[in-house]
Amino acid sequence: MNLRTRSSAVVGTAAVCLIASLALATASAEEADTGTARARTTAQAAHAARAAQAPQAPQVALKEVATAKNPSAGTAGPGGAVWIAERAGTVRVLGDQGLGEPVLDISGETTTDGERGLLGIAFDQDFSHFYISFTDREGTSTVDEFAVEDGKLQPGTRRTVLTQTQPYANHNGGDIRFGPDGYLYIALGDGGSGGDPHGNGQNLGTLLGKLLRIDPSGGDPYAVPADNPFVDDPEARDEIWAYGLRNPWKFSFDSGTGDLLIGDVGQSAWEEIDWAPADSKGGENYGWSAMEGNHPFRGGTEPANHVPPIHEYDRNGLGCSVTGGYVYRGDKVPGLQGHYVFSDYCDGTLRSLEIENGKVTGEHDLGVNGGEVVSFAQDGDGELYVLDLGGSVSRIDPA
Ligand SMILES: [Ca+2]
Repeated sequence: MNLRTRSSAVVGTAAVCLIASLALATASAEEADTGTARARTTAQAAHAARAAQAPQAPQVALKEVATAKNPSAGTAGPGGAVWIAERAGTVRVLGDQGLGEPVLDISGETTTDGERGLLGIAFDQDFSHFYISFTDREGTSTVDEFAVEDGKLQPGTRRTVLTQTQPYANHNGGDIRFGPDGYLYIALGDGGSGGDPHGNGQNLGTLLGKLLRIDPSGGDPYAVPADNPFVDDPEARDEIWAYGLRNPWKFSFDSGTGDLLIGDVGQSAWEEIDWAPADSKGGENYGWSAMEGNHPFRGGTEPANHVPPIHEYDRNGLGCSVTGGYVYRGDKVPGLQGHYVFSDYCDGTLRSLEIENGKVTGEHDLGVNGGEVVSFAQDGDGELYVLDLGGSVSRIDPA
């Protein structure tokens, strides 16, 4: 297992072995980064310079509201409360006194080696069903469903909706979320190793390296929406909504506009944010593994239908593994309204993008660090929470 070390202005450049490292960025042990400390010293100076130049950065603070054991995902549940997934397999609900006792424990059914574990949770729109996304003990990506009654999971109703075997332990994706159209979207990575050795990203015959769109309530185990983009293509899997993704670790829909935003973790050079408008018909090709960000990957040729990222950043200062977030639609921080908030697992600085019609019009360093930022969560009021794999769950408050 690759224990990634991280340095920052606070902890210094000494190697700090993190207990719960999640090597999202490195393709394999062989591709572990080198010269990290030197790169980051340069990077921190560049970072500071960028921050100084950023105009009108929203003023925010991080308020720790709970501690969890390796939180990996979060979602708004019944009544607007945030439900938190812990990587080893538990789910707990955030209340005024922090996290409650587990409402679900599948820790006997998953492992946390590589990039595995309980990786995603979601409710459908009327909170009548709860979904979990995890790798099973063989590493197979699995999405299961529970009925919810009176805000409580009904264990006896559990059923498996979708599975996908994984050739390697990394790049599982695993985030799940209902879109404004009422369908369940499932992000799957390219299968892992490094450099997409099986060419899954551009292969429409596999679910790996894709964003899927299914209707779990429309069939057994699910139905494919009739307007999915590839249902008439016999060579393509009907579940595919978008493709050319490497490790779409976190994605979200803007609760104000319905636009889709995906944080796709890069191979070794470019981290990216992908975007699609709410009225997209699907079928976007985000490029991997012909492209890494805006750049041909290992001699790749840019596909004619490549949808380039709306934002990319390199490894010179801002991190090494993008963590997609949410467009802020809360009330607590008016200056953050409409900004897409995201971070990076290796860097932890919260950043935001202003986006107009799919173009980034502003980029901000929010001046706070969330630690090993592995996920964000949005509560029923649109307020955002930052999940640090090291354990902190923090709310983004006004400064
Ligand atoms: Ca891409």
